[in-house]
Amino acid sequence: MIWNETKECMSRDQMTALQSARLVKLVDYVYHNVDFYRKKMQNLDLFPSDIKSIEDITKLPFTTKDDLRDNYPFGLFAVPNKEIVRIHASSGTTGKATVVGYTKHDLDIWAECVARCMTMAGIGKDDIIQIAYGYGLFTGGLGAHNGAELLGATVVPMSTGNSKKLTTMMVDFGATAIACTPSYLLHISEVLREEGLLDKIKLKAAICGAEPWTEKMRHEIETRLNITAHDIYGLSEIMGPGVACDCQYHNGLHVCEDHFYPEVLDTATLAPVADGVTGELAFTTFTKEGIPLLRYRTKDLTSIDHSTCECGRTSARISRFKGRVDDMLIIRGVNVFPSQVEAALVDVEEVTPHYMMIVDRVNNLDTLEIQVEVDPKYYTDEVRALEALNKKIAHVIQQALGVNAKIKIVEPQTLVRSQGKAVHVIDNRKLY
Ligand code: DLL
Repeated sequence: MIWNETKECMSRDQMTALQSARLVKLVDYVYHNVDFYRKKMQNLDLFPSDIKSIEDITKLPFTTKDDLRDNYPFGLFAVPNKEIVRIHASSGTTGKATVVGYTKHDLDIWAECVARCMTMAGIGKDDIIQIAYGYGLFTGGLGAHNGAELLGATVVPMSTGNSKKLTTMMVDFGATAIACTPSYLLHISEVLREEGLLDKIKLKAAICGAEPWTEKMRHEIETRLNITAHDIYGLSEIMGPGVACDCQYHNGLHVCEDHFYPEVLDTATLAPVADGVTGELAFTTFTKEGIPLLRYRTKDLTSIDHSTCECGRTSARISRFKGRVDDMLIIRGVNVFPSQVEAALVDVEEVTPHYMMIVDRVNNLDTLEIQVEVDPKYYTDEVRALEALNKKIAHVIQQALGVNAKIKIVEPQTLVRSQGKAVHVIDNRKLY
């Protein structure tokens, strides 16, 4: 069984040896197959032969989301398109999506990592699991789906958006596990309560991620549903869900570090920090063929712990996420950058670049209101004209962000002008 955890129970020395061997191979691979990395290494006077062990990783260049955007869509791929069997994408910082491609082998490794995470959450072949992450370009749905199938669980591909159907099927099918965002699971718990179904469910485990949440929120989910809830982490650039997950001790998320090498970096100097110190997480993908990445800066803030966990696993653990270095928001599981709103509004002649995003959580579902200031030239009291403009902006925003927003058109000169760095977001969400 390829998802069994023998690899995770290697000693630290064995893991280091494996990582060194894989890094040497990876650097040779990217140097010869990705122009971007060859040029970056040449600029640093660096050759594959300079990388001899994992300790040499700090000699290598970083990769950022902007690098993916600048090489949109397939510029960082290391294989010809005929080798790519799947594409996923997530939000870029402006108009262009961040695109990733997977070979057949990449999909196999991905499924194995997700299967490992589900095993950590106590999910196995006897379980019936509802996958309630979005299916499509987002990695959540298909990523969790393939991992659960590899595990041999019975997969119910619910996707998002129909809570009543989900709760009805949860009861009728006797679902024992669910994979979805934590805020959606809290919402589901409310729907179950309202429908009087709470004592009819057989749920025992949830594997939640794709957005920030707290220990308090995890306990709340566990208490409401009488289950155990696990924290699963990942990002599309590295693979999707399944990069790391917490075990039954919930003492940090075990990283699948035979495939993804984690570094926590000082946010000012970008030098790796010691265990326990918070910094920006970066990953190097050891085994990816489609779009291998060197030291990809996730912008997620965490700390790392290399000690052996109570569960016996020796893999490095990253702490629950403490925020981000940039201004990315996650709204209903969708990554949203204020810069995307700005880029979208430029195309609407009738408005100025002044806007304010107000994010809230109502019944555990995220809401987004965008206040937009109309250009004085176009401002009118005429209700129908304003309604038409509102509709137009809502459409442009939906297309740009992939989430629906309530648009509020405000009169010219009403939004606060900031003295320093412009403030474009008011996030009223309370994560318990
Ligand atoms: O959110 C992949 C995923 C899907 C992970 C389903 C877990 C479950 P992206 O859309 O590329 O990929 O967004 C990645 O989401 O950099 C974090 O900021 C945030 N994120 C993901 N998981 C967690 C988590 C998927 N468990 C971005 N806790 C990441 C906090 C998370 N933040």
